[in-house]
Amino acid sequence: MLNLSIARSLKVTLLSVVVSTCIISCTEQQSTEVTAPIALTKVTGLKSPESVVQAKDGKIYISEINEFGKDGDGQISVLSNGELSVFAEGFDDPKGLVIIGDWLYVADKTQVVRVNLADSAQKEVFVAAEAFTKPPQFLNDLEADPLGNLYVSDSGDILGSGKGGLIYKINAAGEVTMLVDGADNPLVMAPNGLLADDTGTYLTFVDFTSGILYNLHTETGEVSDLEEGFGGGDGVVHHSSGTLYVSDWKNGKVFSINVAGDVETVGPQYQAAADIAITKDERYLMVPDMKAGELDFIDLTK
Ligand SMILES: [Ca+2]
Ligand SMILES: [Ca+2]
Repeated sequence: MLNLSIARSLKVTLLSVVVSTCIISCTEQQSTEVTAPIALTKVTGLKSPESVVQAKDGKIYISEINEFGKDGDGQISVLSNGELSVFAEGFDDPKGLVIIGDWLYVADKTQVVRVNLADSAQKEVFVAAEAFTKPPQFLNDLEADPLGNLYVSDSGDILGSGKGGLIYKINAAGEVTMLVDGADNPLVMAPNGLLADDTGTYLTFVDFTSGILYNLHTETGEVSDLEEGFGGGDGVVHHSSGTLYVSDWKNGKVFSINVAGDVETVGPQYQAAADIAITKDERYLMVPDMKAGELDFIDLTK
């Protein structure tokens, strides 16, 4: 009898261990399912989307120019758990987006505006048009370096002569420094996509007029050729694998450039591939197709 009761209690103990193990693993499984990134699928019905950025919490913000040259009709949308909604309104022609801390910075035609991610009612001009060396014609891409500086390209008379562009640096206090002016350097025509290195010393940019990818030394202003053939170059992003991605707005293409310098086309044919970005988990390349009014996701793991 005694042996039997020991055996029974041992059984119960073993069972409870099995049950508790199951509870732990079940809970783990559930939480994994909840936090696992959901597959991102194409978003349609956007109003001339130009740029996109993902926040740490997974939300994806999209700038929508709406009608070109028409002020006040631009907006920023947010994609959260597959649901699209308007995040902030009243922009002119919003383009480049960057997140620093709690703020979403927007290159909005002639000025840089910022919106608080936690409260979109907190919307303010961070750099006014008057703060730039020359009156901005077409503020386009925004980039940030790890030191908290912003960089913005003014693509100049991008839709006309295709010249007159400049690139600026903006420090955390909002003070503007002109880095390069197309009036002084004929290589700089309509600078568009920007990519900062970790030190803020070099800024890679692609020119929309020439389709050439350049490196700009932010201290000396020296511009050197990296690669060419990107048509209407728009966005430039860097993957931690070392691969660069460059979009070509005019020809609706996205290119990859590996560390060996090999250039290939990635993703489908677009109508107008605008300012691309990579998701936080680096799984997707996000491509706003401006003319199609869509945001597409290229799965980089395939
Ligand atoms: Ca507009
Ligand atoms: Ca752009």
